[in-house]
Amino acid sequence: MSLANLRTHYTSQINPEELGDQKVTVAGWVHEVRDLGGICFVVLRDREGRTQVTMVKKKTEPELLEKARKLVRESVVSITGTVKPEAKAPNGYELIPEEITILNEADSPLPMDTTGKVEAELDTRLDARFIDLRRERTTAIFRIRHEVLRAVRSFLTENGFIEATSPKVVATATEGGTSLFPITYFDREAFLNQSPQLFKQILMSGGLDRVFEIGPIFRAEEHDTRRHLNEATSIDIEASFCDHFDVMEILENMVAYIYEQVIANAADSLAAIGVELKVPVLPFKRVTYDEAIDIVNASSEEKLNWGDDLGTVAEHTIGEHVFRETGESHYFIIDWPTAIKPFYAMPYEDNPILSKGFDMMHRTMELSSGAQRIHIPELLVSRIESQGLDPEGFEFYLKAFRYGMPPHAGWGIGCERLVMTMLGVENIRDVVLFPRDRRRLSP
Ligand code: AMO
Repeated sequence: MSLANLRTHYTSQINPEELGDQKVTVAGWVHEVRDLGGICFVVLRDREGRTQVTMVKKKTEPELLEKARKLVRESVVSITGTVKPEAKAPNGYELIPEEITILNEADSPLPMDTTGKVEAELDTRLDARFIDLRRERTTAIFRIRHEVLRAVRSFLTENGFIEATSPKVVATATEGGTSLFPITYFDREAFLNQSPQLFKQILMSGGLDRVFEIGPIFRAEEHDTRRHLNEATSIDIEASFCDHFDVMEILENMVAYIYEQVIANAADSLAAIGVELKVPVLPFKRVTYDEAIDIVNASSEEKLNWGDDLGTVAEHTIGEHVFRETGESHYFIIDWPTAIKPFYAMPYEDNPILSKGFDMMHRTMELSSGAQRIHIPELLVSRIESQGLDPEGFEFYLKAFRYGMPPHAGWGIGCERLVMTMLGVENIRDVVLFPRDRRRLSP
């Protein structure tokens, strides 16, 4: 049998008004077998939904009925039958079968329940991701993630950005700050890249003008939290002849566009998760670092000095403050002390203590960092040195600044954090198919 004969329609494509009394073939998993004696129902599930297959004992060939009764849950089958409109069945029809082909029989018991009746632990679900994905809620998350990335690609392409891919195996630490995973590269030590930062800047010297990358970033951070992964997906842009305010505007417009697109294209998936999305109102509030410190110090939770970085508690206090004031979850923190931003962030010309770096925040966590970058090589070298790094290790990068580097700016936003904050998901691992964390290296 040609595999093309195994399926003529997804379950959702069968319109009973159009296809009533016609023959179709559906293929998928045995979701449920309900044998009531005189009548037997088999529910077949595919990616798009469910079909109820109905067999009345008196009207069904005994051999076919026997085969149906013995079907093991979650086995893969292809079923050919006649469409009969039935208001009470899922999608308004039932299938009266004439042939059931078992393509792969499932073992039992299953590693976890797929009906949604028993909620499994996250670890159990991640260990058996192939089964977890058969649950409507899990599939819905990854459909939405797909819509998010599709919206990113179309928004950035429409705005003149070219998609680029930079290497993930690198010779030197990219930015300092976080720890790296060392690997063996033939007879040399190399690292998994923590960010496309240096490469996307080099592309500005190359004249590509506006680039974006959607790709993995690797961070050997030891901490085990609900919002950190050791391998995450970063959406990065870099744009020439732009300052930090220009790219902040691109970022907030992109986030609003993503929300709009998810609402327009993934309504069923949102409903499956029980989320009602609201498009964030533009422009996002700009809170200066000074104001942020004042907000934190006005609360009883924590006291900060000027120059301190903002930790989780502080971020939370500021997020709640902004939410109370604006009713919005997204905002920017701008005008950071140069000393606590990465070496490539441009200091303000008239006040170099402050930098043109920014963070884009959600009420619950940081979503993105960015900056206008330093494009003047001498200044860049001195900033690399003042952060305790060795300019020699950055020679491949610095070279690109000496032969015509335009002023430029950019940002990186974590795809997982974007999706989890959008959906109100508690744990970042829920929005990654196969998360990598301190404990998890398989599957
Ligand atoms: P940063 O280090 O702030 O900036 O990373 C940008 C965004 O990436 C996401 N992210 C993570 N998500 C999950 N787990 C992690 N361990 C993790 N680390 C980062 C966050 C974060 O806000 N080069 C700069 C960007 C730039 O300036 O263009 C950078 O990497 O959402």
